[in-house]
Amino acid sequence: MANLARATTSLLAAEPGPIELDWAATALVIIDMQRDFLEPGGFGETLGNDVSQLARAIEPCANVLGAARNAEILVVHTREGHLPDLSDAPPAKIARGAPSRRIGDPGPMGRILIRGEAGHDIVSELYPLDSEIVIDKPGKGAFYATELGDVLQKYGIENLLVCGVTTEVCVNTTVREANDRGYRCVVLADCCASYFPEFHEMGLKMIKAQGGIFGWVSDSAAVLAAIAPEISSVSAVGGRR
Ligand code: TIU
Repeated sequence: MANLARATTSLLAAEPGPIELDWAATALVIIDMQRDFLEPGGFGETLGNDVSQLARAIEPCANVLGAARNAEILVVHTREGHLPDLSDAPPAKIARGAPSRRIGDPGPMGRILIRGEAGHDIVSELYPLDSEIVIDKPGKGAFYATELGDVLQKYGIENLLVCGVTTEVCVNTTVREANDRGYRCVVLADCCASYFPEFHEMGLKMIKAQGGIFGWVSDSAAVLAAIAPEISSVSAVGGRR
C-alpha cells in the first residue's frame, strides 16, 4: 500500500524570502538554552540581566523541537561553559564587566557557567534526548573550539534552523560563523530571545538585511507548517507555500 511519504523538501516561509529546505540536509540547532541564562542565580543574572526576558522562547522552541524529533531531523543542542579548572576560559572573559559572581564562582545553581554544574544544564522543557548531539562550547560562537563543523559535515548538513539565546550574542555569533562556513541559516524569531528586546529585534534585522546577508528569519509556526502540516494550520509569516 502506498505510504503517505513525508515531504523531503519544503519551501519555508521566511524573510527576506522563502527558502527551499531539504530536511535530510537540515539540522535544528538550539543555542545555549541553559539554566545559567534563563533562570535566576545564573550567569545571565550575574551580568545584571532580567532573565525573565528569555522565558518566552521556551514554548515555541519546544514545539519546533517536538516536530523535528517526529520528522527525524538532526537535533543539535549547544551549551556555553567552561572546564572546572577554567583552562578554557580566557582571563579577559572571566574579568569582563563587574558581575556579582564571576565565571567559576559558586552560586545557587553551582559554579557559574562550569560544565557539569546544575546551572550549566539545559532547561527541562528542552532537555536533550540521549540520542541527540550536545556541543559544549567555550565561546559565544558554536563553531569556535568545538567539533560542530565535523559533526555537521558527517551528517551532510547544509542548512541550519537556529533557535536559542541570546539573539544578539550566541545566536548571532553562531549564525555569522556558520554563514562564513557555507551553511544556510534560518533563525526562528520566536524561538530566540534577548535580555534586551530591542537587541532581539535588531539582531534579527541584521541577519535578514541586504538580501539575507547572514541568513533568513522565519518562525516556529512556519516551520511547523512546513514539516508537520497535518498538525499545524497557521503561520505567522505566510504559511506553507
Ligand atoms: N550575555 C548574553 O547575552 N549572552 C551570553 O553571554 N551567552 C549567550 O548568548 N549564550
